[in-house]
Amino acid sequence: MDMRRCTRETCFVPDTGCGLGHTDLTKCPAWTANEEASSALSELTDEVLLPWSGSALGLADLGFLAGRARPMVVGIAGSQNAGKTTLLGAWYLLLGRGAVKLPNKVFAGSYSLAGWEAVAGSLRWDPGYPASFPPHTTSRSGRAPGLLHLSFRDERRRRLTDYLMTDAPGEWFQKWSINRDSPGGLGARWVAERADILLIVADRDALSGEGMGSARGAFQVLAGRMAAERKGRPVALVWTKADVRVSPDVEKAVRQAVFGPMPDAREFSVSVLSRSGSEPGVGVGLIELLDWILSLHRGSVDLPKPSVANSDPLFIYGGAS
Ligand SMILES: Nc1nc2c(ncn2[C@@H]2O[C@H](COP(=O)(O)OP(=O)(O)OP(=O)(O)O)[C@@H](O)[C@H]2O)c(=O)[nH]1
Ligand SMILES: [Mg+2]
Repeated sequence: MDMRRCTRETCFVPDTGCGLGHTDLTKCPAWTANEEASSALSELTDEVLLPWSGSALGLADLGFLAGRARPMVVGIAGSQNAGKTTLLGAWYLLLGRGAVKLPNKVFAGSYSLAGWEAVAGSLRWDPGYPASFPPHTTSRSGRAPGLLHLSFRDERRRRLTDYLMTDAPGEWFQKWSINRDSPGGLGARWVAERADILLIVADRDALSGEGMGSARGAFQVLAGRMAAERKGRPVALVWTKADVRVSPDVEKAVRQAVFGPMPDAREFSVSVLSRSGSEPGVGVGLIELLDWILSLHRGSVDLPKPSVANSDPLFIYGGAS
């Protein structure tokens, strides 16, 4: 056992501050219960640490947020190299520069700034320079994805809403799409079960290159899995790398795979490369997609159109007429 560990499993002293809020660790019963740990206390500095590290959040960190109201979880599914992490990094850079104009919403901070920096650091746009991209998301041993936190204030309703965006490796979704109980796909299953909003990513680059047949097949299987598991939650088809051309046949097949079983799904196209002639450094479609996500509320279901003939509000969705 690492002698500098706290006895509480969900406490990460000395990487973070005390999970029970003690600024003086000698007063924390959980810390002092581990004698070896407390004898190593003198090695710790006097810095006041906060009880979170700022990296991508893990499950143990979620207590913070859940205290406010359950955060909205945005599950981003797609195969390896599809551009999922890049999408997250691009949003963060736009928010950080104040370049996002969202109707009625204001970016109100994040508990995982270091995590966002890690995904966005390599992606900084400079006019005239192509972006370089974040590293491949490694599987770790994880059963749960990295979670990146964003909080937005609703100007009209004066309310904060927390969002957790999943950053999971594509391998997980490949395994889960073939077998939802596959041990290698448990993290994807976690995403699929917890998400309030699901994005299914279609990688235009993979769908146009040499391996396009297998990319299309893999996408169809993933879309089928999502349709079977989504239980009425909002879904969006997100074409990434919108700057890459795809044949109309492939586009049709991808749309069919999504809209066939999920006719209410929405469709977006994003790219981190701005269109020539347009404003540099804003990419394509990124804000539209974020705006749609922020417009959704938990449990927002599409009710059928009320029948006009019936004006009694109690029977507005049709009585036994
Ligand atoms: N042309 C183009 N390429 C892009 C764009 N976004 C991402 N890419 C390319 O796609 C690669 C993979 O992007 P990632 O964001 O790491 O993909 P991912 O889905 O997170 O992949 P895994 O973590 O392996 O599952 C990048 O290294 C880029 O080469 C884009 O908007 N346009
Ligand atoms: Mg990734």
